[in-house]
Amino acid sequence: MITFYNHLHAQHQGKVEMFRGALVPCFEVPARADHVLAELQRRQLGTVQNPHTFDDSLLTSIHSPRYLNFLATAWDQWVALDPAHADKDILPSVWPTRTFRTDVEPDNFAAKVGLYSYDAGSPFTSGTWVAARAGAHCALSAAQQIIRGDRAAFALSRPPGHHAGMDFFGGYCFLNNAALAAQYLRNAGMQKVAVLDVDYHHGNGTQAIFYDRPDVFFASLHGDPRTEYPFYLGHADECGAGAGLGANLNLPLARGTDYEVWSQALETALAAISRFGADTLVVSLGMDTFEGDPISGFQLKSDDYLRMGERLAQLALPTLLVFEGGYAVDAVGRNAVNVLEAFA
Ligand code: OKP
Ligand code: ZN
Repeated sequence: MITFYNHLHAQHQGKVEMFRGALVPCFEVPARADHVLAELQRRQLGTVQNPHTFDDSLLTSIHSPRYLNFLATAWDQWVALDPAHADKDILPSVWPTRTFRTDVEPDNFAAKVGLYSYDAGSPFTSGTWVAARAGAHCALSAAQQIIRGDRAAFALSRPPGHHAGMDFFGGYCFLNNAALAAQYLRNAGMQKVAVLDVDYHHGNGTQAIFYDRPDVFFASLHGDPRTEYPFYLGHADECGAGAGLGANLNLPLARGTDYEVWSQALETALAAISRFGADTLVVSLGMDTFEGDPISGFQLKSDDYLRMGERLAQLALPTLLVFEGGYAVDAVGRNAVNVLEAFA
């Protein structure tokens, strides 16, 4: 299986995130991707390539022009406010909640950051745009590889993508890599794309992007949003809207869920994907379901990822795997490559 590796990922290096009233060191660190790359190379699991470049206009198939313009210019705006900002991450502090307007982009920079985000845990840094754009290109390169006839491809990148919406960042995510890949596959002639999100956290961005569309099925296994991030989306009664009704499946699970229960939910998701008649599969491959993850609550063990990879392969669909979460840094390489090796 070919891997497209975001060689620019380390340019996104957040310093701090807001957590329980304090700024704490980021969980989403460059070492995550480095460990997966090292393990891929150690087990010699196919070639590793830098991403191809793609026209930025492809990004507008998923994200709004004003949001993309914000991402591309945010750092320069921030430093222009005060040269001392060059050493600080951008974090939002004000948001337009219910009853506020979001159609007018404010001139004030802090107000813009809030308009385009939904949490204070996703620092925007000097290299965030460069890294996120190269990450999107990884996902698009992997999608292109599928169109060229490969059975599977892996997009190894950070920051992750599944929380990013049409016009907002959050949950460490800025561009929705899985959604961009799914749209690329559709543009290239695939008729029915399924996105299976196995990250611990609900992929609220991906769900929202495709919620009213019948051509992209979204299925997600995740911590119950009543207690788990991102809290405000991911309930079982969210089934899609309009023409997309029936093309969304959420399987929220309690904290403490182990592979025996998790894999039953996986069967439910895979059966729904088969009924949908998917011709291509995009997997949002988050490894934060691991028992040792510092910010998550499932109990999957390293060997379980072998079973997961095997089971995904049995679907016999062209499959694009996109790296998402996973914060037990020392285990993330072993766990991710377990999925890939068992798949291949
Ligand atoms: C991103 B992905 C922990 C706060 C959690 C957001 C988690 C985002 C996870 N102190 N903040 O889905 O792995
Ligand atoms: Zn996650």
